[in-house]
Amino acid sequence: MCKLRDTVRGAQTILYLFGFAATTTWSDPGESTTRPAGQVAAATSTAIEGQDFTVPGVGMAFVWIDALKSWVGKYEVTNGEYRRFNADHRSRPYEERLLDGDRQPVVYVTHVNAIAFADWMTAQAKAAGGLPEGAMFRLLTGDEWTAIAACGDERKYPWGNEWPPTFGNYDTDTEFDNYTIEGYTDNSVVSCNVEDSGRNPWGLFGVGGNALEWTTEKNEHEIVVRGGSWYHFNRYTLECTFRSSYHPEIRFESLGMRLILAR
Ligand SMILES: [Ca+2]
Ligand SMILES: [Ca+2]
Repeated sequence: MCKLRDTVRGAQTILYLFGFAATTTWSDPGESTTRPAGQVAAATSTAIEGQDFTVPGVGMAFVWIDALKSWVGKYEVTNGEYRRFNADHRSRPYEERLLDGDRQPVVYVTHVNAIAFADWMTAQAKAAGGLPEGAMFRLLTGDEWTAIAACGDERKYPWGNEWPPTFGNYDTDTEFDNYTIEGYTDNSVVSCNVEDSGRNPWGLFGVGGNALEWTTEKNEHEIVVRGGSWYHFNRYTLECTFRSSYHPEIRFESLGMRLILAR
């Protein structure tokens, strides 16, 4: 069953697809003289297996996930992080609710944008001190995404097998419609700051809620996105295995990304 505003969103998405061409402004935070000093101090220069890693210059946090032998973004990519790559990016308001805060997940990004951002991250990290041989930032595969949602077991939902949720930012309010999740509230009407999006047992936030996440997986001519979001309330859309797919140049208010650093 779809919500009425799912249909409305589809119409909006087409407008965004044809009304706003993707624009990319290349910048180089690694060379910036206005970079906040704290972000440099927090960063390590090289990713070391078995240890969490903060990307130099950009300041993005990654968690070592032993099951994947890779580092996975602790949070969804934020507006602030994405604007290091494209200073002009704006995650437009939804029904006058702001989505553009520096620590809210970046949305209104196409799959093409997401890949370009990952490539830029790889170049930044290499220039700032080197990555492990052959390592690069990219979107997660479907299997990798399922692994970080289920945290090594076969749980039905990111929080476990029981209903309702115990963490995560989903649609629990009635501001835009009459749908809620009985027995659960998260106090966020739209996307929340990534730190507030719910931590899973592997130490990753917002897996399954807050923003949908682009992956590398294809579904014919579309790209698979994973998880639910602040827009979702239906049980099946909150399951670890839930998939939807979109044209790679589409963008809308609840679709963002998470990166993995892998060989
Ligand atoms: Ca919510
Ligand atoms: Ca998410």
